[in-house]
Amino acid sequence: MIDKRFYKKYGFSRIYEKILSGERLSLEEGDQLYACPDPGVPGSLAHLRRRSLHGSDTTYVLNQQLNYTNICVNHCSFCSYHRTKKAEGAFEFSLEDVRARILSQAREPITEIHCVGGCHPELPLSFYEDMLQLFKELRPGAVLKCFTAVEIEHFAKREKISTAQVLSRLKAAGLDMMPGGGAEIFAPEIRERICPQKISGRRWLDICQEAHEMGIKTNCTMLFGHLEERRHRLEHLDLLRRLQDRTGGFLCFIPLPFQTSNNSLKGIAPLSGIEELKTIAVSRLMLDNIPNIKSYWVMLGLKQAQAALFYGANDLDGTVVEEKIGHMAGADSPQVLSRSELEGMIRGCGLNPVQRNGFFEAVGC
Ligand code: V47
Ligand code: SF4
Repeated sequence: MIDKRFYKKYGFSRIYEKILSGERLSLEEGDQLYACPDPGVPGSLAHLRRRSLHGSDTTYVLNQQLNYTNICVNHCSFCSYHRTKKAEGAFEFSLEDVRARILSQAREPITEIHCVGGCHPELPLSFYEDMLQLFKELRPGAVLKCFTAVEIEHFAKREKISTAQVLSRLKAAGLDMMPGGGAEIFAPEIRERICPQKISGRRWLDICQEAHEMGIKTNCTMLFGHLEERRHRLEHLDLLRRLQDRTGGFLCFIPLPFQTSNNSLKGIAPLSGIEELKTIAVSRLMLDNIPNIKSYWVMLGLKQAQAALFYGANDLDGTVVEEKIGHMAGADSPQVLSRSELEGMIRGCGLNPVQRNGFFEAVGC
């Protein structure tokens, strides 16, 4: 543990005491952490908190991502993945394509399927129900983490039913939990510029609340490093922890650094590695009621993902197998990591690898 005189030197004694006692940090204190000239201050405080929650355990999951279509009625300016139906590079999987992709990994003991796609203009809700049933048939033991709040709203609109009805039909078809995508940044003035056609931040939170109240856990994300300021990030984190106070339904927070290539948000330089790490640390400290922070190696890159494990993160996501959203936006990470590579990354940091499933429950080897 770092000597408390270190925190005193920078005027952080009160924040240090609050972290030790589990007291909630204010947005102003979040600002102060960001503004500290030494990133070791937020970093070590976040690591202290990470250690008190998880010790040196660092989780990973044997998972398979599946992006079933990139055809999308929205045109978010940060997104390099979406296409209109007739555009070059547009794709949509049939159920047979989905079957082939899942069977291609049949020898791997996968415990989570992470499935998301664009908001397709025509696919009916029955397609998604059939896809979930197919996952259950081919991967009976895996946690099915599928469809963001944005997709849920889209399905409801297309089907002319409520989001509660969509969630209950998907749950009946096998949906176990939902990934955290689509949250972006909740501030309306930023959302208006980066994803004007997407549901509002308020609606994203309401759909998550609805899911949580139906017993469907979800993750949550924040896309950062585009047009937003630090204050928008802090407000975003505050809205997440307020919903978590009410429902307890968020399992994990995933900070997603903006990947700058091949999209229509031009002229944005990638954030410095230190700003990324500070954001992960501040997230760990502000989100006092969300148990897990994911270091998503796909978007962070492998070395930064390791560093993040000392800035508050306790999870390294998984094997992934095939990822399109980050890679089409220029992510230079590999497509897949093996179990031994993930364990090697964690051990290489002096931390203890623990395999988990989608619910963050430890899985025996
Ligand atoms: O919703 C899109 C983001 C999200 C870019 O829940 C971009 O366990 C960076 O949500 N640069 C999808 N990010 C990924 C996601 C996720 C990933 C891993 C685990 C989990 C989980 C969730 O990616 C999208 C959007 O917010 N995104 N474009 C981009 N250019
Ligand atoms: Fe569509 Fe999602 Fe891309 Fe927005 S981020 S354009 S909703 S695929």
